[in-house]
Amino acid sequence: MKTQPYKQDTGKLAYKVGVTLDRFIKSKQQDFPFATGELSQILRDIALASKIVSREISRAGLSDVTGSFGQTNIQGEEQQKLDVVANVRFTRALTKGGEVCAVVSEEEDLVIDLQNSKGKYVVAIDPLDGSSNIDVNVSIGTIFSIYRRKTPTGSPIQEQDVLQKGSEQVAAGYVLYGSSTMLVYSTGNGANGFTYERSLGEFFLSHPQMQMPADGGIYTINEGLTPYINPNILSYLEGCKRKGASARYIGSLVADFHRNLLKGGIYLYPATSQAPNGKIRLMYEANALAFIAEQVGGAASDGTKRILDIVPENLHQRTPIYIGSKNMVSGLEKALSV
Ligand code: FBP
Repeated sequence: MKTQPYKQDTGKLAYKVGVTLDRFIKSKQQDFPFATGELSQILRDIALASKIVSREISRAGLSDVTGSFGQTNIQGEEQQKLDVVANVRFTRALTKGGEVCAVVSEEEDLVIDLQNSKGKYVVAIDPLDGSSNIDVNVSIGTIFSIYRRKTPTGSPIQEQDVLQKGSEQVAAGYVLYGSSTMLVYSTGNGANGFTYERSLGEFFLSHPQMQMPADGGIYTINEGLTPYINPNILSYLEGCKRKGASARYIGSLVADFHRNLLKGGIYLYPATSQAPNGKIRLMYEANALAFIAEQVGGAASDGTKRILDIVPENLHQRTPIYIGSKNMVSGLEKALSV
C-alpha cells in the first residue's frame, strides 16, 4: 500500500502548543529503567488537584470559599475555607490515584492513612501556602514532597515511613497560583516549570531545566521580625543593602521563593525570640523547596546545615530557613558562624 511520511511543518497555520506535562512525565519515565509509572501517576494526581484548586481560587470572590472555616489546625492557626478545600482536593486526588499509602498535611493533626495496601509512596503537602494572602487576591501556592515508604506495602504505616530526611525525597515541587498558575517539580534530575493553559486544561512546559543565579539582588524577610532575631542576620542584611540589594516580601513562601529562583535572591525566616525554631514547617514546606533549590543550583540551610540533612522528629516541626542563591546562603551561614 502506498504511504507517505507525516509532514510536520504547517507553518503558522497550526503553531506548536508545546510539551504537555503528561507527555513530559512519560518521556522522563524512560530515564528510570525500573520505573513502573507509579510516581508519574502521583505527579498527574497532584496536577489534576491543582487545576481544580486553581479554578476555586480564581473564582473565590464569586463563591462562598473566602474567609475563615471556623476551626484551627494543630498549629493553632485559623483554617481558611480555601485551606480546607485544597486539603480535600489533594487528598482525594491522591487517594483516587491509588499509588499513595499515607499523607502528611499541614491541615491534618495526624498522618492520614489512605488504607491502600499497594501504595508505595508517602506524600507530605501544604495544600495552600500563604494563608494570610488568600482573601486579598495575592499569589499563594501548594508545596509537596514525595517519599518511598520504608516498610513493606500493605503493612501498618510506621514512623520511619513518614519522618524521613528531605534528602530522601524521590520528588518534590510546588504550584504557584499567581498571575498564571505554574507547577514546578523535580525528580532529582533538575527542575522544570509548567504553565497552566486554562482554556485547554493542560500544563505546558514553559521553564525547562530551571537555574537559579548564584548571586542575587533581592532579600526577602518579614522586616517586622528584625527586633527579635540574631543581630548577625541584621549585619548580613546591611551587607546585602550596601551591595544594592532590594527588599521584596509577598508573605507567601511559594511566591517569594519562585521570584528569587528566577531573579536571584535569598528568603530568610529565622528563629526569633518568640519562635526559637522560626515559622516554616520542615516536612511540608522547607524540605520540598530545599530539594528544588538544590536542583536549580541554589541552596537551603537552617543556618548551620542543609535543610535536607535535618532528621525530622515530628510531623509539624518548624525550622529556621535561609533559602535561595548559593552564594547568598553561604554568606548568611558565614555571618551566623561569627
Ligand atoms: P502557611 O500560610 O501555609 O501557614 O505558611 C506560612 C507562611 O504563610 C509562608 O507562606 C510565608 O512566607 C510566611 O508564613 C509569612 O509569615 P509572616 O506572616 O510571619 O511574615
